[in-house]
Amino acid sequence: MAAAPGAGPAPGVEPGPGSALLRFATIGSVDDGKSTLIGRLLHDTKQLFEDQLEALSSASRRHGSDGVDLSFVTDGLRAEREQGITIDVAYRYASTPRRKFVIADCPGHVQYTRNMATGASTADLAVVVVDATAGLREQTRRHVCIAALLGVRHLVVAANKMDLVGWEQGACEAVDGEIRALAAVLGVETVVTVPVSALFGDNVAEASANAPWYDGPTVLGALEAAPAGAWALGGGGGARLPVQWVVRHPGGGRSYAGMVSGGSLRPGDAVVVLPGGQRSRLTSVETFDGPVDEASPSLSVTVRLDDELDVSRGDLIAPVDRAPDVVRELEATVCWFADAPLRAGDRFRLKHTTRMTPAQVASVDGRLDLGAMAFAPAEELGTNDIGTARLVVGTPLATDPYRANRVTGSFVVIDERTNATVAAGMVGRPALGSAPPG
Ligand SMILES: Nc1nc2c(ncn2[C@@H]2O[C@H](COP(=O)(O)OP(=O)(O)OP(=O)(O)O)[C@@H](O)[C@H]2O)c(=O)[nH]1
Ligand SMILES: [Mg+2]
Repeated sequence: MAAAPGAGPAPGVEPGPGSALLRFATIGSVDDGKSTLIGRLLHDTKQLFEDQLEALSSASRRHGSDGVDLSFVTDGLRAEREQGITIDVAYRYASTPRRKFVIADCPGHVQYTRNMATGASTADLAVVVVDATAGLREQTRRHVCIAALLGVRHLVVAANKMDLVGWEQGACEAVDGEIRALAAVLGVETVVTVPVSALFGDNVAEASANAPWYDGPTVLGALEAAPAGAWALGGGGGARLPVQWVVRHPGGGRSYAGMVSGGSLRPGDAVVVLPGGQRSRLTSVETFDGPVDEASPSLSVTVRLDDELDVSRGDLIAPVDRAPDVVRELEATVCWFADAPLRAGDRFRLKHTTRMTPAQVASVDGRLDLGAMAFAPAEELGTNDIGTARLVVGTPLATDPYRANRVTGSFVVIDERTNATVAAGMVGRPALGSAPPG
């Protein structure tokens, strides 16, 4: 769920290297207009082909809409169109002359909060869509909290359906005020609020004359100007290579394949293999295209070591001088998705990077009160609660705090019987109550 290797968008949506790529997710409560906004954005920036537009208008007619229902651009599943809601995350790729985007259109319905967390886990920015006629709902607050806990530091807020409130400035300001109060305690760095009508296209890609009191950017303008999205796999700590595969070479010798995060790897680096603690040196670093002098975060690589060590899938290779902690007990923040409550003593499987290990809940400590935006003492977590807990794991894990590395700092909790993902977890506890965003 959190940014484990392979958990990113579906293949085929990645732009070429070197682009100022921004990954963003749409979040917010059900029916507030997330899919319509993305459909509108793709339509107005000419990302849709003629045949897609024709298919859209005939599908829209079948579902009783006179014009084109733009939510159908991302709502592709039959159940989604029939119910008029998003169920699964839809990934779309878009580009403008200024920037390339990977978009995760997330569902708003509370039942699909888990899918929203998947979509947000690889995002650098969230577009929070709020129905300005109704203001922030509890689900909007939940989504903003989850996105922030998952490392999203920048918000573009679409105060949507402004056509339904006569473009009244106060409605937009109310949304902006509520989001800023929330963002301030979550460590969000930037908030840009835009009054829009996703349905009619005001201030989405094109500036609108309907809000003369507004002189800020359109949603697209705010996305093009947003800070670069290197945080997803960078983090600025030491390099981390969770071993995904061990490759045995015919002539003897082995190499280790995985995706780099946190920092760069270079041939000659002194490394340690965790949790075992064996030390060696990288003799080569290769990508699909051959040997490289340096492998930066998000590259998939194979490396060779100077020594014959017993390295297996699930081990982690890191620089000796900037190694992560090896722990048997995790202080964690979890978003709990199962129907049955989470309590001390519960047993699960925990997936951390490329390793699966048994885990047991030592204690549930707190639950986030979405109204007060503070953790209150708690002994159990209910469905869609966000809380803090201590977990004991069967195999020692090489972890970083989530804020230092989104890969080694995250895990998912899996039900042993049903194999369902029941929680997204982050190593460490959030410091609620930081400086207000700019
Ligand atoms: N009047 C008006 N209606 C809108 C606007 N944006 C969206 N809608 C309508 O609101 C309804 C819900 O839109 P969706 O885009 O499906 O909402 P969503 O947020 O994607 O919903 P979920 O994905 O199910 O959470 C649709 O009937 C839209 O036509 C708007 O700016 N003005
Ligand atoms: Mg939707």
